[in-house]
Amino acid sequence: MSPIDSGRHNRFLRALRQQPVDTTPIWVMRQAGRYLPEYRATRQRAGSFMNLCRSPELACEVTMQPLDRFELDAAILFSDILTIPDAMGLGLSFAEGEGPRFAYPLRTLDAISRLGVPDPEGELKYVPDAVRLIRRELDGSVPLIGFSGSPWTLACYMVEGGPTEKFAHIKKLMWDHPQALHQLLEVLTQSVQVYLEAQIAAGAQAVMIFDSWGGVLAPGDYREFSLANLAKLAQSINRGPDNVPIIVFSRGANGHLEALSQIGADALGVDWTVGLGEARKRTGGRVALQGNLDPAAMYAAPESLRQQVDMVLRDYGTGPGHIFNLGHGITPDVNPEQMRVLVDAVHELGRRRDLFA
Ligand code: 1CP
Repeated sequence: MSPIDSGRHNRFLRALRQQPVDTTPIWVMRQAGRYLPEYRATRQRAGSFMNLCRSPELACEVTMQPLDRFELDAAILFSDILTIPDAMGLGLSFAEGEGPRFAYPLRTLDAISRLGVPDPEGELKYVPDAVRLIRRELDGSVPLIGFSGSPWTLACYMVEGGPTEKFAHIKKLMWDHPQALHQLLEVLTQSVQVYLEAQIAAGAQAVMIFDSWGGVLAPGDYREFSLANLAKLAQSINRGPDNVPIIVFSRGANGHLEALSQIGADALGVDWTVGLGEARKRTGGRVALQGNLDPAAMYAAPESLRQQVDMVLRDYGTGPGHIFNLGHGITPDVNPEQMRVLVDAVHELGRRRDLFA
């Protein structure tokens, strides 16, 4: 028994609150996903990705799959960030092996002005229903993370109609009609707020906001169109009686770590292009940090992977407030056995963190 009252059931939440833990907690973005054969089988059975998301039973089943195999310290709700735009009527579909597509991308100011805030216990009820079911299934073993896309990232998909490398439509809207984009971001900010509050009320024990496309903006545009709404959310979300922690992951926005650490989030997700030691200095202890191993390290030999884990842990250094994760999602062609190597290395080496000083 460790002298610190933390184990798999609570070391993730303790680390988010910067409290001491027995070893470094780890979960992995996209831990339920295509690298697992059992995920591919369930998805096949569901018929489509959205059927999988819309069925609380199947969403619960795939949420549990990585936890049945590996000693991960948190579960993440199986869903997608694009449920909100789907509920707004944009007609979401996922073709096998391709990214998301909207049948009705937002291309007119009129279409933007007609959008309403979806009711999380109405057309999105399958999401809080899944949260309730997963909490029952987890039965206190590890905490459950709920999540949403950020307003800016959702707007990118809605205006572009799917994945993009150029961001031509959304940036044209940003420069030609900034007020229309602000109107869109405002309705999305309200939607994300009530959506995350519904997940918290249903039992989510931490929530994460994925600002996957924050990094494509120039600094002034980032502050105006991404950061401002992340701050609004961090400050206005009703976190419930347990004061549920909020994690913000603004990918590629490392130039804004100082500002991000002051918006009222409890933790920041960090990608692998900045060192955790540096990120820790620049965020001044105001937030916990989650990350940040290069996801490609999962292709390296087990011994090299362990070395990379050791380097990430040493870079963070001593003291609480670190949650181990990859710097972005695990990729579909990774050998699942590498997850075991990763999780075991983090727990084993994380126990020796006090020796790093
Ligand atoms: O295990 C988990 O992490 C939980 C499930 C989860 C999460 C948190 C999924 C399942 N998606 C997400 C978030 C998500 N979805 C993000 C934010 C994180 C990130 O930056 O990756 C984004 C941008 C999306 C949009 C999306 N959904 C994409 C990316 C499209 C692009 O721009 O290239 C894709 C491929 C999806 C589909 C999807 N979502 C989740 C899975 C497992 C999949 C693959 C679907 C399949 O089975 O084919």
